[in-house]
Amino acid sequence: MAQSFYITTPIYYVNDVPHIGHAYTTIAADVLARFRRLQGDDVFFLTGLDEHGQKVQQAAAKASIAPQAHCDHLTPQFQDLWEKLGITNNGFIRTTDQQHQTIVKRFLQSLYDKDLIYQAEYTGWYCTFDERFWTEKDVEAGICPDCKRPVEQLSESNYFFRMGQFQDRLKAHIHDHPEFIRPISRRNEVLGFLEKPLEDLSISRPKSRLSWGIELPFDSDYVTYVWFDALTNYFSALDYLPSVPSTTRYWPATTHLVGKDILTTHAVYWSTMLMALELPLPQTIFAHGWWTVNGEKMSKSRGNVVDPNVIIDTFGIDSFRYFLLREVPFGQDGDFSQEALIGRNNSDLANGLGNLLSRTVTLIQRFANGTIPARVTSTEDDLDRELEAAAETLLQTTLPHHLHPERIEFNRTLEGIWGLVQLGNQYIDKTAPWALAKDSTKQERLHTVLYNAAETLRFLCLANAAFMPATAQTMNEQLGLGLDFSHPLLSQNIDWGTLGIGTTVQKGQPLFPRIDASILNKESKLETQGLKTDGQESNKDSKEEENKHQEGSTIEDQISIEDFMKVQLKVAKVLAAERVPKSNKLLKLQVDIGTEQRQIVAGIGKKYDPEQLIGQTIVIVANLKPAKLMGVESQGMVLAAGIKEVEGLLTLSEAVAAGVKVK
Ligand code: ME8
Repeated sequence: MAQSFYITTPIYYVNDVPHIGHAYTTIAADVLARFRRLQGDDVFFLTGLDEHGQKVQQAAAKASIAPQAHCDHLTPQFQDLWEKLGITNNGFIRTTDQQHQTIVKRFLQSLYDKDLIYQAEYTGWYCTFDERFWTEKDVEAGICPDCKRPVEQLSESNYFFRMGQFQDRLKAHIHDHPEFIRPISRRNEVLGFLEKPLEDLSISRPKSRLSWGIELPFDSDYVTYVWFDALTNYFSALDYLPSVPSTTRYWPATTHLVGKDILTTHAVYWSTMLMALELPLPQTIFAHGWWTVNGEKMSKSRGNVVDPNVIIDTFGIDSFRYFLLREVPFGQDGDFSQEALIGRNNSDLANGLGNLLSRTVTLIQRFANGTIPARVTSTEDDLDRELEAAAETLLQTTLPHHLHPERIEFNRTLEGIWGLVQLGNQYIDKTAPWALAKDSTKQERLHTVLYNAAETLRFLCLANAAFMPATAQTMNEQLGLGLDFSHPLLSQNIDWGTLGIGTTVQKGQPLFPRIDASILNKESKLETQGLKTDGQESNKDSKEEENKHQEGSTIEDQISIEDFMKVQLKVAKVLAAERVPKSNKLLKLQVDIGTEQRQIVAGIGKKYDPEQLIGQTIVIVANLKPAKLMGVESQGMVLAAGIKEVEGLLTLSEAVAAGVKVK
């Protein structure tokens, strides 16, 4: 019987369009939902919108439209973005749904009937922005302790939920369930909060002050406070969004993912509400950290709110998904910047995984007629065994451990996956299939190496499926794996060596195109979305442009034929090529120059992928003093045309043997 897994995101306010903060929580939930489906669990993944309350009412008033029309207008912005990002939510709740409103009213009535809701006159400090009252001891110098805006004294009759009654039970629950609030630091924060006496919670607003909300079933002069309405969504959705009511199937929720900003409302308000309603509490409330942008808080007034649509149009969906979850531990704050995203894209994705896939496919095409060859285990050694052990550990241990709801360590999971990417690339370097190919006695070893490289990619495809679904699908297609990701592919141990033989591989576009930072910095659309352009950078570019013009117009010094003859140019054949780590420009080539094999480092990596070069006949300077480029020795120089950027490599129009002189 499949285990049920119910995961939720906060329901976002529809006072504005979604930004990267909203995308972050939703992508995180999607990864967990996808992972659990692949493990064979019965998943329900819920997201949606919080449509009532002052913020939405104010936003609608500003736009001079009715609140409902305002919500209807903004809803597709969220839904379309989730679709674009590949979000696989099973339900999308809007708190204006009639069925949701009915359940909120039912909850309110039941608590009122049990005398857990009462009416009282209340005078206190009120924060309009947070829509909540604060007690005297919370407010210092008339400032809201949460949003730091001024608070005002307000006196009104309201309805209150006897939250304070549940303080001891809640504390005991937190103590007895270490997994209830995560990470641990946040759990301690909540326990600290509960050291002070827990007040009752105002759960209503007079209609005279706020009309946009669900009317109290026992007093038509009031609407319910936004949090009572909003938090109920997690339960109400199960009643009407699945094809059959599913509260018993999915409640209690396995994981509520929230930002740290709304931890108290979830850990304290929601938990005590559930206790009062005699419903079980969720298993885990996980509060993640906060994103800033280029070191600053994201805000409309600063004009630095990042639109995820712009980011994914520029960088690609999977690169964005990867970056958000790889860059910072899930519970900690992070800083979003264009540079950091490009860095991750170019090094981890293009140089790492992209390179491993394309070189493996190329090698299979060149040395195994384009089909997955059979491995011969008797030719294997420690290198193969290390790869096999790492791949099996990744799927059997690393993923389930780090993605467990108590931990949710996306970054460590991805670190684990990229450990195998690195090992795979090293395996190819060390086993050197191009050298094996030259020796007719080593064909079995060659095929074993190619098989194991492809098998590593099958494990990587499965490990990445939840994080980067489109990438996993491309890997699946290029390697001809025939995987169907709608099946519970991770429900059983994946055994090394079960990759089918004889399937045809297919070379496609690079998995992750490399992104040139200097070009992106000029893109005004990113600028307007708050990703600052670097003024110095563009100045530098225009200076280079200038130099280029001058270079073109100067008369170059003439040299004698003797001078030219000092340069030994030779035909060379590229045997192997790979990127120099941490460089987006340098490629390390192994070339055959007839009499010997040489290693040459060439600055042609922006123009060419390493795989494109394998087998090419090129021209090199053979008598250049060896030099080190980024710590890698280069024994010669490759000839290419282009001043600032490489425009083309010098190749030969006819088949000429390696080592022939060029004059
Ligand atoms: O609070 N960094 O809605 P909301 C990381 N409607 N995450 C961020 C973020 C940032 N800079 N900005 C927003 C509400 N988020 C209520 C919730 S739930 C019953 C009701 C994410 O639109 C994060 O998940 O203000 C945060 O908790 C949520 O968006 C707040 O969304």
